[in-house]
Amino acid sequence: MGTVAVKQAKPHVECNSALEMLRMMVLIREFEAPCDQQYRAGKIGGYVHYYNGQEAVATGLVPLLRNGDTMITAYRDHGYALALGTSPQSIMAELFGKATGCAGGKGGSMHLYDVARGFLGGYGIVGGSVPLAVGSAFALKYRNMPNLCITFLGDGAMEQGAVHEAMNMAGLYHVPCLFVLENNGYAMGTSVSRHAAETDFVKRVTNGYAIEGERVDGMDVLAVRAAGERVMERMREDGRPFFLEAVTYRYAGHGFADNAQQQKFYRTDEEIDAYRHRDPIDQLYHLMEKHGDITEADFKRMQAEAKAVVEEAIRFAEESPFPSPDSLFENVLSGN
Ligand SMILES: Cc1ncc(C[n+]2csc(CCOP(=O)(O)OP(=O)(O)O)c2C)c(N)n1
Repeated sequence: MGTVAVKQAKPHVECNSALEMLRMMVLIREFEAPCDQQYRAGKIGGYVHYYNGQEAVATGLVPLLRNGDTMITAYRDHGYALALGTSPQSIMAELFGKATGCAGGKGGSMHLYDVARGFLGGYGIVGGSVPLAVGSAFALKYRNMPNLCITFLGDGAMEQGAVHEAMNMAGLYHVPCLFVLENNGYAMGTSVSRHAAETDFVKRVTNGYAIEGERVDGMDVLAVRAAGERVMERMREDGRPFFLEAVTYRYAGHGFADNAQQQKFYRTDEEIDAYRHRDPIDQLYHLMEKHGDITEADFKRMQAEAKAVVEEAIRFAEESPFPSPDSLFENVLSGN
């Protein structure tokens, strides 16, 4: 039996109560709030894709990962790293391109990495991360490890050929890969109905690749969590792949170039408002408040604490050094 050649850090943050899930979603949202300003100030290079609106998906699923599990995502990746327990400081330092960043400052926002926790990276090629995830899940199976790989993809990635080749292999070889489709309705400015011939993604995968699947409300963290617990427990027993579609929404544009003016070409303010009324943070907060589990003062304190953590992360990133020129060729794979 093989072993993973890295020392495992704490595999995930404790996120076992509604209060902890609320705290995590608030942290993910607050983490991204000042990034606009930092980007415009020239502190963050490259590109940034925001996760806001989608917090319930990472928060509901990622803390369920165990020691030895792996995770691979696309470029909208801050939320998953935070939910896994990667420190906000090292994530912010990565956005700032600093040596103390979780990828040594050479990845940036789209390429976070925390191998000690099983996070094998954020990837920029749409759908390109999915075959890597199937490869990782295959390796876990090959080594007889009681683990799974979770991978997140967008609705746009569902039209990528490599995704379907990988899903076919996962279904054929029974590899423990959990495909989580975050259907936020758009691939950049193209709506699902304009890019998908069959918009029922669960049907496409379950009919096509002998992979079981289901759909969950991705704005409801409790529903996502419940589905995740059930599905992962089952996968750990039968070692088979699973496809979970979380129906969600991003409030922000695709990335920085997709500003409010641009977005008018593909979606209305009314649509964004309708989703804001089902906001994952507000939904959970109001439910907890109704049951007497939290007060408005507690919630405000929680938001203030998250802001303080993020301010500290920015300070840390600011004060950290850039990678040395000598490190430019470290971790570069070439030749044999
Ligand atoms: C193979 C490939 N084609 C095109 C692009 C340009 N591109 C970057 S993001 C994106 C949209 C992907 O949308 P989706 O998969 O739904 O993810 P989301 O941005 O909604 O999270 C596109 C087309 C790319 N990065 N890779």
